Order: sequence, then structure tokens, then C-alpha cells
Amino acid sequence: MKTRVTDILEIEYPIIQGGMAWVAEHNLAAAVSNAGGLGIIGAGGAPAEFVREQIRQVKQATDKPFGVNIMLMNPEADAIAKVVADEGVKVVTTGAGNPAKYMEMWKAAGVKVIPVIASVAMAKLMERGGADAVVAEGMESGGHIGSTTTMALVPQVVDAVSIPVIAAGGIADGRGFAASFMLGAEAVQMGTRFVVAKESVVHQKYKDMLIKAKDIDSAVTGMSTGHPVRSIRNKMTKEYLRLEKEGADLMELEKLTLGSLKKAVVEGDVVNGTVMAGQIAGLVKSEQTCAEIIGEIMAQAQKLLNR
Ligand code: TUI
Repeated sequence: MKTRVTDILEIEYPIIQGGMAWVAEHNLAAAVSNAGGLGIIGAGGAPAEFVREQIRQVKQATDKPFGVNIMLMNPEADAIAKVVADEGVKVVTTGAGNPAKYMEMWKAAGVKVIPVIASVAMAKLMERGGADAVVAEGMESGGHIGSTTTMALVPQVVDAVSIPVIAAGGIADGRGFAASFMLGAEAVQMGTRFVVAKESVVHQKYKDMLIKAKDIDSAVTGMSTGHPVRSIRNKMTKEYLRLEKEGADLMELEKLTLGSLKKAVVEGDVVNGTVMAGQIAGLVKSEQTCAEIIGEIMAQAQKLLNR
């Protein structure tokens, strides 16, 4: 299936893996790229040299294009932005901020830039700044989210910009893929489904929690701090939401979330850690290889889109 996104990124299938902090490391990124999608290393809060090492590992494991996601709240974002250009990475996606100050450097290095945005205004700003495409991410997503749903956001972004739009948030199968294309998207980005991929190195307890999750099992913490984050409901989210309701300040709230994603992903502490996942977790039922996931989605989508 050819779209402007598959052309620009030189990939076989218009499926991009989310740049999830701690989760999207070199094994997962290489597996998605080898399966014909775009694998992405999630730099998250990692130091720049760690990201360089991850990039080199993916290069060893695949000749296919792959990307790096830069979480712009990372204090090392400037250094990571340079590493991406130095290492000849083909694609960068950004999250949780405005990447304008890096755009010139990346363009000069021939890097394709795809900011993740959660509003029409930010999409227009990114297009004016030279972005090659945008990921329009709805609030169904896991992790740091905006406030508009995928269903409402994607068509409005599609109408507002002429660069290609990639839909994200609440997509985990061929139906979500086909629906996204009906809204005008030219690719999808998925996170939650790839968290439970066989090649994903997240702790088994994290995968099991997503596989067991039902439609209503996620919660959004941090509404009061301006950094809303969606994760699977657990002891941490209950405590966080209770403190938020009582008007606790940022310092007190951060005690619960400092290092809490690593705690869940690496240590498997799904009680006190942050188990970031999207609302679509209820649809994700088993561990499959990235090739199986992509193959299944493309077959289902093609059948639906041909109807
Ligand atoms: O970035 C994400 N998802 C993330 S980042 C992350 S790491 C983290 N951990 C704990 C607390 C906070 C973050 C986990 N999940 N998605 C892309 C995304 N970007 N969603 C929303 C945005 C966004 C928000 C504001 C993009 C631009 C933006 O602009 C603000 C401005 O005006 O600068």
C-alpha cells in the first residue's frame, strides 16, 4: 500500500511504531523496520550517548530505515538532536513540545522530521517550520496526551495542512488502520500493540497487565499539572488521583512518578510503577512478532478498504 508516507520514509507498509520511552529500544525498533514498518528508538529521558549506542545497534540489525523519537522535555534533547544528525538517522519524530529550534540542523543533515502534535495550531506551525509530515495523536493514546480524540483531531489536521498526516491514538488493528485512512491519514502510528510484541523487551508483568486490560482500565493522571499522562489504573494512579483531588502540589505528586515508568517497564513493578498504555489495550490479546502484527493489520485493512 503506497502513500506519501511510504514514499517519503522508503518503507513498505504505512505503519510506524511509537517512540515509547524505555520500551522502544533497539530490539523492537529493528524488528518493526525488518517487518516493513518504521521502527523507532524512543530516546525518552535517556542520555545522548545511550541513544547513539541504540542507533548503532539498530544499524547492525537492519538495513531498513528507522527513526528516533526525541521527547523534548528531556534535558538532553539538544545533545540527542545532534546525535541524530551525526549518525545519519533518516527520520526523527518528536513529542511533548515544539522542535522548531532543531529543524534547520536536521534539514541540512537530510533528516525527515515528523513532529507528534495534539492540535491543529501545532500542526500548522510545524508545517510552516518545514516538517515533512505530522503524527496527529489523539487522547486515546498512552503516555503524555493532549485533549482531543483521534476521531476529531485527524480530519481537522488533514484539512489544515498539506503535508501527510499519520494517525495515532486508539489504533491497534486493521479496523483502526482503515478508519484512519477514511479520516484522511496516510499512515498510522501504534504504541500499545507493539508493547506486547514478542521482540519487545518490557517486563512480562507489564505485557500481562496490557493483555488483561479492559476498555475502561486506563486513567489520566496529571490533569492538574498540565502534563496529563494515560496509564493502566493501579495503586500509583489511585494514590496520584487522590492527592490531585486534595490539591497536592507538583513536588508531592512527582514523588509518585519519578522513575516510575522504568520501575514498571524494567523491574515489572506494575503496582507502584506507571504502566503507560492507550485505551485500545483492551483489544490487545496476545504476544505476536512484529511481522505477525503488521501482516495481520495490513491483511485486515486491505480487505476492509477494498469493500
Ligand atoms: O510525547 C508523547 N507521549 C509521551 S512522552 C512521555 S515521557 C513523559 N513521562 C512522564 C511525564 C511526561 C512525559 C510519555 N508519553 N506523545 C506525543 C505528544 N506530544 N502528545 C502531546 C504532545 C504535545 C504536547 C504539546 C506536542 C506539542 C506540544 O506543544 C506544546 C508547546 O506549545 O510547546
